Amino acid sequence: MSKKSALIFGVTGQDGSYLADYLLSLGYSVTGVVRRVSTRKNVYNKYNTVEADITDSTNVSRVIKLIKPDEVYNLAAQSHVAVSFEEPGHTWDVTAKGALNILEAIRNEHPTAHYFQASSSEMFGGQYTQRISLAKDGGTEVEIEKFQNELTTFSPKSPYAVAKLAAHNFTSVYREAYNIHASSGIMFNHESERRGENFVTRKITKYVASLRHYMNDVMNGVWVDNGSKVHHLCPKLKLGNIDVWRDWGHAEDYVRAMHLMVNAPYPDDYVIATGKTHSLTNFLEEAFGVLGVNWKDYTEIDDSLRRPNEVVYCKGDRSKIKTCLHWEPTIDFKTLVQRMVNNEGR
Ligand code: G4F
Repeated sequence: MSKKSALIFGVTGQDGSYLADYLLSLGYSVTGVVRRVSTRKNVYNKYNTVEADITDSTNVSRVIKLIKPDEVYNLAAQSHVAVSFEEPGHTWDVTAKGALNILEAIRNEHPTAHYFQASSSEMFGGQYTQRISLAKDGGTEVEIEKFQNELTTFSPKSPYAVAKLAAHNFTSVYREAYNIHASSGIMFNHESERRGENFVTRKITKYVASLRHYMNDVMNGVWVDNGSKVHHLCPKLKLGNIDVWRDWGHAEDYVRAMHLMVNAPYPDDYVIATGKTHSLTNFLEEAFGVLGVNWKDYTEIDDSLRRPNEVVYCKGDRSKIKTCLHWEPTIDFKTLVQRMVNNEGR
């Protein structure tokens, strides 16, 4: 039997690199689409590359026609929410128009390809569904659970989320209108050792690793601290709004979900999440806890890092993907944070 083939847009990012590794481990022939100016950060010599710019429809059509892949994964985006307020036009071109370019190329050049669209929990804009139930102890108290699932209303709060919602809607339009096997995974925050350094989790774990160096240097007598505390020698970590809640999973788990969706008998949209929410202060506690220190001694709020509009609360309900495709995450919050801290600098 001939190898299955996959084409990955956004292969140089965190998710693209994990997906390429995973598909190669399954015996796929993998081609990654790279831009001529791409940093090639996560490009390994394990898969083929082809040059194209997702914002150029002619480029995208040429690549789909040339490779004729069994599966197409669109993980390419301007994916930083704060940057999207600074660069809304660029965010739209890459994230919304880019997805449309791929769907059009599939429709015209290779309609049997199966397509995955990386949608985002940011599309909910913090809107949630409530489930009210009697407390488990059988008493009269009620429990209120707030979560987002496939039926929760979308209410984007940033140019990034608007662009992601357009791409999400294009995907279902192409599925219904042209019978293309096109699915969107509504992914909640997913992090890893390969996460970009401008996302908050990686910013924190990188800082904790540098603090560990300072502490080791002081202990080894490299620094003379004149009796003052170590943290006075170490510039504080500046953060924006820390009163936010996210459903954080590990990217390695999420790429398995992508593959399951693309190989499902029918295309559909699924929430990909852990089902647990943690505050950013929980993340700080856990990350600084690896060194046994209090995060409050090493951080400060910088109002210039606050966003013009903010999504405060995210908690995904993954019941649908669990029931239909038997997907479950394997890496919990604590393990995720510890893995990220301990891998810094390796
Ligand atoms: O790490 P973040 O930048 O991720 P955000 O905005 O939740 O978006 C990420 O997850 C989405 C869902 O999967 C993706 F669609 C999106 O592409 C991206 O991967 O920020 C997390 C939270 C925000 O509320 C932010 O305001 O942390 C807050 N925060 C506080 N201080 C900060 C900082 N975020 C960043 N990046 N840097 C800070 O200094």
